[in-house]
Amino acid sequence: MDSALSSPSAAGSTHSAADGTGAMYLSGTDQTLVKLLVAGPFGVGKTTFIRALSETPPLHTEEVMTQTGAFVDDLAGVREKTTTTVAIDFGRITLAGDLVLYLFGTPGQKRFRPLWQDIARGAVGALVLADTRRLADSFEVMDIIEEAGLRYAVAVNTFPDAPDHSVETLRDHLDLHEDTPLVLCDARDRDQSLDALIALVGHVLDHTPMENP
Ligand SMILES: Nc1nc2c(ncn2[C@@H]2O[C@H](COP(=O)(O)OP(=O)(O)O)[C@@H](O)[C@H]2O)c(=O)[nH]1
Ligand SMILES: [Mg+2]
Repeated sequence: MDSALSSPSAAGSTHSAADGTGAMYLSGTDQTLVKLLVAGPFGVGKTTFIRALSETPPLHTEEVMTQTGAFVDDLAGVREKTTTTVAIDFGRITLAGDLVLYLFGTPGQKRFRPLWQDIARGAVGALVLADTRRLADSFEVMDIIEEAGLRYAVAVNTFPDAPDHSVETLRDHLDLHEDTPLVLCDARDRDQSLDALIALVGHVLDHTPMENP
């Protein structure tokens, strides 16, 4: 890759790119480490997505939802959901042998907003998951990501009982910039989830300054 995400590194350690992307270069391995967020409202499929993709056993901080939690987490439209992410999900996937993506599933509940500064630190982009039954629930997350100055792509998780809309209608409802990728995927399907992630990585690379020769 000849973008700024693949600069050579000093010996013996990881270090951050000087290009402001936040990418880290791991010396001796030619690996570029990239942190990405997988964000979206409660129940949209973040844990499922990371579980489908991660090449290492994903780290999940799921807790069985208690009766008490039922008053805090809105279960409307999220049948069959019995666990909730109380902190983050974490997974890793290697693309093209040298590009290692670290995926951080970020909590969608409003009460976790104070954690966002820490979660977003060093991230180069975010994939926002959305559900056509409740698109508006993704707005707050998109706002936070924009505030954090992160590039993002939107992946609509295609639940079988969710209404179908054309990509144009979805883009319109989500008020997406013409540049922002929108993809449809089933978060349980590795290939579809990978395509969604690649759309995000392509978007980030398209906006990453090229290295000086
Ligand atoms: N049918 C279907 N169910 C899904 C899909 N993605 C997630 N689920 C289910 O939806 C529920 C919520 O997903 P989860 O990944 O826990 O959501 P999170 O709160 O965003 O991490 C779980 O029961 C998943 O098995 C999907 O693409 N299709
Ligand atoms: Mg989760």
